[in-house]
Amino acid sequence: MRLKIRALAVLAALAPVLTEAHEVTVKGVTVAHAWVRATPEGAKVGSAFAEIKTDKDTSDRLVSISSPVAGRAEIHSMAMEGDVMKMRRLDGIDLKPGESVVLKPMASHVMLFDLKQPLKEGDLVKLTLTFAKAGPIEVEGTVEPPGAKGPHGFDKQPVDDSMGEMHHDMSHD
Ligand SMILES: [Cu+2]
Repeated sequence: MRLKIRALAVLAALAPVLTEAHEVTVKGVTVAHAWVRATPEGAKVGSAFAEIKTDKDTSDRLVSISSPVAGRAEIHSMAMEGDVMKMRRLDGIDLKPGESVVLKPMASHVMLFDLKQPLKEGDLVKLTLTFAKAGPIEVEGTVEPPGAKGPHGFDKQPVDDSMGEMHHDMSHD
């Protein structure tokens, strides 16, 4: 009887981990709500998005991203120059303590090149984000419809409010 109770306690302790699979934390760096856009048959380029959060004592740098569905992936910035939207390749993204960096449409994002297969709505795509200190963090991104502006159930990339004040000056498009 005592053993049974202990087993239940272990299960109860594990439960939150299992249900929080959309967030992965390693060494104070959390990757949450990863998603990619579905691509038409034959497309060679796709895009991926996620939210990256750091604990208040953690600073790090996102240095690269890879996915088994793509030959290579690049981190891009996107900004208006005059009246033209321009993308630039970034070497990485610095993460300050307690910060939330949101990779989202019309902002910094990930481009997937040399796609090996079409990204089909409803599928899951593995993404590995590599950080200078935390090392590789592997997440599964949901594949959302081609015009999606955020992960499933959201019309934009959600921002976690658990860090309070931090987000108040972030702009949401
Ligand atoms: Cu791009």
